[in-house]
Amino acid sequence: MFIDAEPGAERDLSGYKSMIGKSEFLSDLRRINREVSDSLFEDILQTAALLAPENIVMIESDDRSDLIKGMLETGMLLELNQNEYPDSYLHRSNVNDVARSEKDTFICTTGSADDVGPTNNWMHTEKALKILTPLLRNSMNGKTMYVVPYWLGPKGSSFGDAGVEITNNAYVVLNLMIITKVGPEITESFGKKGSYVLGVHSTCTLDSQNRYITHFPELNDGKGLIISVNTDYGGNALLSKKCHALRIATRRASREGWMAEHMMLIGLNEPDGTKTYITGAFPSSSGKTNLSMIVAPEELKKLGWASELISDDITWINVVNGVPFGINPESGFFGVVPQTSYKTNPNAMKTIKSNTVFTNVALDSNGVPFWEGKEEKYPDELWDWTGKKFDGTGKAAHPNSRFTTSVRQYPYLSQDFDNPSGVPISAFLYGGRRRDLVPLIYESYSWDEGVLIGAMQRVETTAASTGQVGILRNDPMAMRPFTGYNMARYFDHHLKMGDAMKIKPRIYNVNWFRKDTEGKFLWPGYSYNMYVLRWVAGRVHSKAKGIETAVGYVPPVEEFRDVKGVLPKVISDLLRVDTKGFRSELEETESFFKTFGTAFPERLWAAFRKMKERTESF
Ligand code: GTP
Ligand code: SPV
Ligand code: MN
Repeated sequence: MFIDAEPGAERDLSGYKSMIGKSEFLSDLRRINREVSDSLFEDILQTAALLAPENIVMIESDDRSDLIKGMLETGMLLELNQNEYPDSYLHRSNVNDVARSEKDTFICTTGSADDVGPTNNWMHTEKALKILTPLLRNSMNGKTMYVVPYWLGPKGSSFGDAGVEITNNAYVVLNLMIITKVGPEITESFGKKGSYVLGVHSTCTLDSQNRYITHFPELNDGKGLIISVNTDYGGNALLSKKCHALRIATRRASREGWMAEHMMLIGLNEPDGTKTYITGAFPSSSGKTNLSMIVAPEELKKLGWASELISDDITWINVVNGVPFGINPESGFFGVVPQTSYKTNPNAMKTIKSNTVFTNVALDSNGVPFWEGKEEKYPDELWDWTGKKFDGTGKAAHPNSRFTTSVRQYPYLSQDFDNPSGVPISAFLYGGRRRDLVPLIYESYSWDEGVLIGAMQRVETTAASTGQVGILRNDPMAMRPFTGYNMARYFDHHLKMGDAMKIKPRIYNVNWFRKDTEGKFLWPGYSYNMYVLRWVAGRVHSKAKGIETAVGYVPPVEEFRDVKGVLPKVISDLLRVDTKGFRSELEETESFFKTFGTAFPERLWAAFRKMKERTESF
């Protein structure tokens, strides 16, 4: 077990034993894999010994009704207007706990800070456990300890993974029941996997001074242990998501030869029936969910352009016979609410119309949720995300307010969503919020330069994590906060994965967020991004032209001739490569890359030099 519950003390655990002993999940699991069932029994028991809950509840069915009923009684959920938003609820977080907290997020190893590199916080395993144990001890006194065994990925997929989150928080349980797979349908996959990532989450007192989101990739027999305390919010507390499916997974992927990426994944359907699978890695609150739900603009829809969704946030990629195949480890959305409307994202609006948990949105006098960008005007009477009457100052909904909904409610879910083998990927997009410099799209000259494009992403920070918004920072592959080991080795792994692929995805930099001098977006974005995807598909199938520039191929302006409502001059501005600007960008990039010291792959420096030379000759 991970921690000594009470060193030296004998405790009577018979009560807990009999509670856990009633679990049907464990007994079914035992028939498939006795060892994993026994080990889970022991982990639950030892965790209970440390946390000292009043009782233990195993989540072994996907029926959420009892949980929701209990949460309505305690006020943890508020019922929304059931005519407008049937089976939908509002949860309000503690005001000090509304976004991921990167400063409190640690990767812990028994080695040194070098294991995790300059972009992560590191703590020695022993030191971390010394801090965490007293915070955890007896922290569930008088509370229920929920145990949520979950499965990530299509049922039965050898690319999927098993996990267990232990938590006192019903809101966390409810979210996990939507964004992962739980219940009897997962027992077989779970048992066959033969091991699981263990996550322990305790609300404690929500003391932000003692908030920790810690990862121990070496513990739990090398499968990984996650401990999160004093936070109940999103990625800090839903341990299946960024903690397991990215931080723990990336490290394992690097050893086992696959990739865990902060990517959405869609299938793009062309009028002639061609299907092209495209991923997109953009930092938090920078457009993944929206692109994954894209609707073609009317002119393209008429011709037959359409998109189907596999993943909106995380993609796991395995190379099979030289072809990269992607799966979505998740089963639900935890999506940004503000600016979601029938205009910007009609598919999201349809998806969240029922059976949805809203977190930190505002509420009108009819019990209908509201957020900035939903409609043109504020309703007459409104309560803000904290529950106070809204007086027109500040934001009514929190900028990081979210919806949690099953992917099954998405109207254009790909038929291959449940395909255990995944789908073959032809293109990677990297991007983020850049008010200047970065063109609407360009294509890398090679795999290595594509990895460079990913690694050199410098983008504006957003409200998805605590701290200042709109500050430029290096966020390679949108993975800065989510890589569970040294990013220099992560870059190296990317290069090597390219070597393993016979058919390498083409790599692009995209930017929907260029602004004019008045701060208005130059590109309408959302459905218009389909024109950009059309060029990507054209390139993949060797149909579309590209013009050489210092950083890669850009589309000729004619590719966008049928775009309505954007001046040709604006389009050519959006597609222009500012060679001089990129030269200084590369200087910034160089100093960032240097922070990795000798661990930084020479092969990536070679790609860097090539691009830099071109910025001098173009
Ligand atoms: P996380 O879930 O935090 O990882 O974010 P995400 O990458 O899924 O971002 P999401 O699609 O939720 O978009 C974040 C914000 O950017 C929302 O307010 C969107 O409305 C807005 N947004 C998304 N796509 C576009 C676009 O093409 N143009 C503009 N201007 N805004 C966009
Ligand atoms: C992100 O921050 O990238 C999110 C939200 O998707 S959270 O689950 O909180 O990480
Ligand atoms: Mn998202």
